[in-house]
Amino acid sequence: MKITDIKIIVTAPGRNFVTVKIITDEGLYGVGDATLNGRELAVAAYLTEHVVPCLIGHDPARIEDIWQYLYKGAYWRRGPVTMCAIAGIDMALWDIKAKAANMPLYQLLGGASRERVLCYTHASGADIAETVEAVGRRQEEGYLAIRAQTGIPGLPPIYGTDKSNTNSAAADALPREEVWSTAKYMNYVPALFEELRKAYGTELHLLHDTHHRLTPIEAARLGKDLEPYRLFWLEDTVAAEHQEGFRLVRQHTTTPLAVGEVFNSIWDCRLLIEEQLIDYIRTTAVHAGGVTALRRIMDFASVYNVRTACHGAMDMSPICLGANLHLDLWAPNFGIQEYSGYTEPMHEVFPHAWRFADGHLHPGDTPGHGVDIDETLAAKYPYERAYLPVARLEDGTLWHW
Ligand code: EZ4
Ligand code: CO
Repeated sequence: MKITDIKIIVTAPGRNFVTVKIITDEGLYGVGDATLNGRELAVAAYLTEHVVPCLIGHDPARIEDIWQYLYKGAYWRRGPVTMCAIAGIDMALWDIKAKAANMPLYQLLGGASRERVLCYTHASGADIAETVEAVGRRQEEGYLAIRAQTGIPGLPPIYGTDKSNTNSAAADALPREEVWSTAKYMNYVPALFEELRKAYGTELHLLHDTHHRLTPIEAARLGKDLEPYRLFWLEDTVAAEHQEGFRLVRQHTTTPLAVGEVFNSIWDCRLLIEEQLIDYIRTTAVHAGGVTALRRIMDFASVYNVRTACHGAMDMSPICLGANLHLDLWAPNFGIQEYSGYTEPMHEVFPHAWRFADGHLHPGDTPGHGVDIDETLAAKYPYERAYLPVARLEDGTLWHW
């Protein structure tokens, strides 16, 4: 089999997605997600200009060799643009290999280790009362694990609570600016979890994301303050590149810790996993370099009893979620899968075999990873420049968003 063509498809059915479609001389094709939220066209150009010409005529079965070729062969290693580009190619190659084997991808990885995959979704509100209600609505939809984010009275909407959902979409829009106060946040947020436990009891899994905004000592204190409410995890406490910072947090709290959604290689996770400073590693198929790379991270984590928790917000396309779900179904050290859901146009542009029921996901049994792209429909949703917001402290200092 030979690769005859590779298409890079950019579509915005509600938000921008970059998709790789690899076509072979035997009529089989595979698709992969290469979306990097807010910097989409950089990855598309990287692929079109620098990657696609190298792969035409290659054997698509040689997935590991192509991964190493794109990684080592670029000389410039890692970085989100490079790793998302490699991921798009890698997911599409695994899709082709599994289709050729006439098996769902999870069978090639070693088969299912469980019947279905526990997922968590998001709930938020402008204040504690609204957030408690929002969690209740999600529970009624069947979710067994819910990430709760509350706004802080007196501050404009913060991460996870803005209904405009993170992106500035107007054609001329620049990054939206939010205001952040760690002190106000830390005074307010523990009461949210007290109220949630009062309202819904101890069985519901509750998660919380601090989006990299705390210093290690602040994170340690928040972790301690939240201990009575038995969180499933506290996510992204400290800026993720400050791996050593987690040593201090870890020494002070028994609240489980999760991090890694912005990591793009196994080397970014190494110290955290080796020293068991975290309980869940959040790397996902697209940002971490594809199925090949994520499988390696998952296996590495399993050696240290760190569990998996793939990032799965809406800015990873349904293709990435599909790839994650095959790994989730297989991984012996699976923890949980994030699932924030998609809008109707997104479901239509990316027809998929994966399905949600009773708080769980399943990748389906279609050969390949089971997600496709409807190119005719995709063409009806042209790219629109969009950015993630930025955050500033009340005095104007630029902060972690
Ligand atoms: O802000 O995916 O856990 N989920 C998150 C996400 C991230 C977005 C960034 O593009 O933190 O909502
Ligand atoms: Co997060």
